[in-house]
Amino acid sequence: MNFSVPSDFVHQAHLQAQHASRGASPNPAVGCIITSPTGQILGQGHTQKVGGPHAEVMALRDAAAHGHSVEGATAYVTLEPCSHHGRTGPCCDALIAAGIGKVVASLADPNPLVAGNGFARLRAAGVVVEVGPGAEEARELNIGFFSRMVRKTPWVRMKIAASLDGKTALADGTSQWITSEAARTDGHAWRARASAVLTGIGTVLEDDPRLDVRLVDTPRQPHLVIVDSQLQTPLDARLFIAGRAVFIYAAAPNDAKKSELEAHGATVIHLPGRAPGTENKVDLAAMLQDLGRREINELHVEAGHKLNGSLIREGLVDEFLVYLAPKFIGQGLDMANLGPLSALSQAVALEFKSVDLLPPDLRILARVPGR
Ligand code: AOF
Ligand code: ZN
Repeated sequence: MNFSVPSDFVHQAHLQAQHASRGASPNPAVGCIITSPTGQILGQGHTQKVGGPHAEVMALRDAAAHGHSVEGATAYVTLEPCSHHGRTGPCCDALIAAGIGKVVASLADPNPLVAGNGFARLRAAGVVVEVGPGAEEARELNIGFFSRMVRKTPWVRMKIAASLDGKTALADGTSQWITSEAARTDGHAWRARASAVLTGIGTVLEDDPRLDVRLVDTPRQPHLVIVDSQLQTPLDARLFIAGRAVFIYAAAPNDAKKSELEAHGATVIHLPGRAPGTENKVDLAAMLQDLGRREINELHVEAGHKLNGSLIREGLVDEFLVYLAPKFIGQGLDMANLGPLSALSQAVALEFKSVDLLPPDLRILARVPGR
């Protein structure tokens, strides 16, 4: 038997949610712990892959599998239990039917189909509802889902690996490897929780990267998105991996190449800029809208200085994940092409969220204020 205090249960529900963070997309990663009035854990669970059961149903099944009654029990959940019929039935109804007496939820579900209806339905059935404990962690874990529900666009996180003097490659383009293994493995963990990885055609042509998750375990590969204005992605590029969805955004129409790429399993989307003079480039803001419609929650950007610069200049990046190696490179490639500023007041202002030593490198998470 496992006895704990309530704040521990909130934390344990969050740990359950973390188990779902690489597999739940496009659903939020949610965890649930069901406890008896005496503080015994009766069941636990987390969101399964899309179309599968939600956290609450998994926890109820876990309790039943152990022969535990949950009559009058408390359910700790990291998100408001759903009230709608989506791909699965409403968790509220399952909790009520099982006789749960109290629900402690970290956050309301921003999904307009739920948004408070879950809490209302539970209260109407006489279930005590408490909202708030663990809200910060729950939101961070599902920052992409919240972004897509509220803004209709993904949360954009740009990953950069550089030397301490801010260079991502030698002047001749050599970049393998500036950071060390711990940083590279950590980078894969961030890829794994993203719905999709984004890169540009420059990186595809220069590095022929796979941009998949290899250094950590994952139940699914994130989709790959390529900004490829002139449709130059080679058909034999290593990024074509069996079973992974590839979305290519183009500006120039090229029906022959489009057909070839689609025969390789890619989806080609024609999205040229609408303002005069931008017709040759992909409309990046419109691309994010389109990715939101395609249920992309977190978008993990690993691109070169050109695409990085365009995304930053257009204000489309929410957060930077920067790995810094303790070395100077001297002349080399910049993290992002931003061009010269005429005043410091024009700088892209950020706030540091965290700084960690991943020996021998540093990991910095910096966020646009207010996002
Ligand atoms: C919960 N518990 O573990 C999760 C929830 O299509 P469906 O039926 O899978 O529903 C998806 C929606 O359910 C998703 O958009 C979000 O609002 C909510 N996610 N709800 O009660 C869970 N993952
Ligand atoms: Zn649910």
